[in-house]
Amino acid sequence: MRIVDARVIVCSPGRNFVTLKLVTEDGLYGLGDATLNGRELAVVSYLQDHVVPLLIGRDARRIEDTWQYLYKGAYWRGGPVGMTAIASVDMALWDILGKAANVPVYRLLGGASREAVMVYGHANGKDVEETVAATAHYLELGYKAVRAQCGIPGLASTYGVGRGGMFYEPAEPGLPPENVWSTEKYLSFVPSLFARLREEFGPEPHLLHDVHHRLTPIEAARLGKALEPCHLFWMEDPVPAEVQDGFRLIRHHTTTPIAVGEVFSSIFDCRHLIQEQLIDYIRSTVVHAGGLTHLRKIAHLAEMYRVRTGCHGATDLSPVCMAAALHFDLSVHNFGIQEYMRHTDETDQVFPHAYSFEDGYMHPGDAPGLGVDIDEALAAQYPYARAYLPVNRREDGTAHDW
Ligand code: EZ4
Ligand code: CO
Repeated sequence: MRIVDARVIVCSPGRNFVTLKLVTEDGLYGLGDATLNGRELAVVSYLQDHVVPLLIGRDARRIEDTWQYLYKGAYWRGGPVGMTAIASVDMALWDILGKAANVPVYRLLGGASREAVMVYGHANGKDVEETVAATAHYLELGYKAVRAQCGIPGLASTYGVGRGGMFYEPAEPGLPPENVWSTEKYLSFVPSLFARLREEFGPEPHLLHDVHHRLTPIEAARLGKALEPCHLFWMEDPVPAEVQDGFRLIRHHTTTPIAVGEVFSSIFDCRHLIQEQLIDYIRSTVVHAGGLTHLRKIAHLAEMYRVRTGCHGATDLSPVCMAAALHFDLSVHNFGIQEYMRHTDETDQVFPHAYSFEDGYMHPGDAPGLGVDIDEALAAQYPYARAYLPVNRREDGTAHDW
């Protein structure tokens, strides 16, 4: 089952997506997501200029060997650009294998470990009242878990505050916007938001919060402690992910569960955090951590330490990645939760898919392979449009983590 064609498709149906399409001599094709938000074209070049020539003529069934060949063969291993490119190849190969066997990918991964996958949605508001209303809306839709983010009094813009409705898109067209940040304003406000949410909605709904890499370890410890009475499902990215020893300090001070890993590229970024039990949830996802082949290795390591998965699932992860993540989530034993930010209608039309949402849970569907397609003619109507994530500065102008 030789690969005879490999093409990279760039489109922007509401936001930019990079998709790899591999075609075999039997006429089967597979899709892989290769989107790296704000650095999309670097992955396009990596694939087109360096990976595609290596794929033509390879046996599409040799998934593990192709992974090792691309990883070890590059010599310059790891990193977000290269690992995203490898992930897209890996996803496309699993898709082809599923189609060839006429089974959904989760069956190839060992079958369903659960009936469906619990997901969390994003409740955003410019103030507490709006965030309360957004949380109520998600709970009415059946969500069992909601991430709450809120504008901070005294700050003009804050991470996670969306553009109304069910859609949140952090990337902005053109050059990067600049946000202003104050740790003190944030820390004095957030505990009151969650106290209010518990008052409104009681103890049952899972509440999550994303700190988005902005605190020092001792600041994060203070926040985790202050949030303990509100028993969060998790506190995400309390400190920048590379401050790995900082997690030990946070751990010494609080029982609030910790999630990290959306920016990790490989098992080597998270093995220390997992083996030292410094985190509770590993958020690495299919597209940015080497595909299903590599993410499964991360999950198996985590399983030994009772660390559960919580895959990143923002809108910049295309429906191809979302489908792959759901096959992974359904099959892997130590699944915890899946992030789910709805895509726009334009995106869903370009990527018709078999996965579905019902009452707070998702299922990848039983279509062969990943169960997601691309309408190339429609995709061609949405050309790439430059967009960046915002950058962040403290009130005195110092560059800060966004
Ligand atoms: O900022 O996906 O938990 N979700 C997040 C996201 C990330 C974007 C980066 O591309 O933190 O909103
Ligand atoms: Co996050």
